Amino acid sequence: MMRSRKNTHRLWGVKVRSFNEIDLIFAPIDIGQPSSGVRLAPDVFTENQLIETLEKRGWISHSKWVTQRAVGDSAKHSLEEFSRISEIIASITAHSRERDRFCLTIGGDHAVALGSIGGLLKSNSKLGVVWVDAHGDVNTPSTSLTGNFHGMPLAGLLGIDDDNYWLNNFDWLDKHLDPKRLVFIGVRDLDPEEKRFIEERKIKIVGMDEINNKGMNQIMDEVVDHLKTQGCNEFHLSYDVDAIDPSFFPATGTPVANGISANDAIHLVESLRLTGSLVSMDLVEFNPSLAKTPVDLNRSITLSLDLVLTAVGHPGKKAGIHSKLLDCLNFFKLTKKFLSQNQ
Ligand SMILES: [Mn+2]
Repeated sequence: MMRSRKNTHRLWGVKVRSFNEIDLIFAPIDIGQPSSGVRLAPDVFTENQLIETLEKRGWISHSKWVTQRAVGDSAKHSLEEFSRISEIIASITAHSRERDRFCLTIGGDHAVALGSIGGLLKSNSKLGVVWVDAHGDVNTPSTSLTGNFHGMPLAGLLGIDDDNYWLNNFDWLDKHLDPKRLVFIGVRDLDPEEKRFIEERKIKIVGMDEINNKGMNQIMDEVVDHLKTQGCNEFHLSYDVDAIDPSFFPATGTPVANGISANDAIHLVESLRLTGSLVSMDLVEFNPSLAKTPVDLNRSITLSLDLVLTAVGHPGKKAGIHSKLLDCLNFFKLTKKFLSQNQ
């Protein structure tokens, strides 16, 4: 059997990834919460030249759109629709990683992460997940106070299934996330049951006090060390923009005060990309219709684009340096051979 070519190489002895291709999964999904404006975010990304900017940087991009069948109130608690959409997204992300492409999912609300991460886990059981969010998203239908799906994806991914809810309705969800391979950053609004789940499973959680005391640099060093110690070989970043302070990112449905600063929000992403092991990202809960002023809208658009462009960086940049070094080395070898043959 032919092994697929992996875009992995060693630079100065360090294993790094260098992608040239990116899958863009646009998921205008609002099924997980009450405000339909969150469906507009993918259009805002494309209208603001996301694809053109990536291609100018040298990325080969492949766009896929996943749309929900039902809209309006009927869709909000439709398990069937939630499962159908998640399964489609999961099949795309699993396929994307098998082809060794960077995989970027643009929501939509955070319900899309059940599919994106569910699919990624099918292609790599050693995936580490960094969940950046003001909330825990680890409710089950029996613990949720709202019944909103966007507060539940992690429960499904972790296999928290007291009522066989996931088992009965999401049969495609066959690979679970090991709680040791999950880290929360920026969480500051947990329901009591969520708090209990997280404590019981000893999931690493980095709150705002810790970020403010230690600084984002040290936090990210610790997060990456933790995930590597747990055997993670690649990282996925699930970025809910409500982790960011509402003064920097106002256009979102469930804002919570005292969040991450704009600089730290970017710095977090940059730190993960520089590990060379970041392979995928979700950007969710950007709701353009909730911006109260044009300034608020612009601020949210600019930061959204910065976050995803920082995560993906430039294609094959490290590979470029590496291959130039190899070219030099080969040139010297050939010259030496030529000289020795012509002596
Ligand atoms: Mn969330």
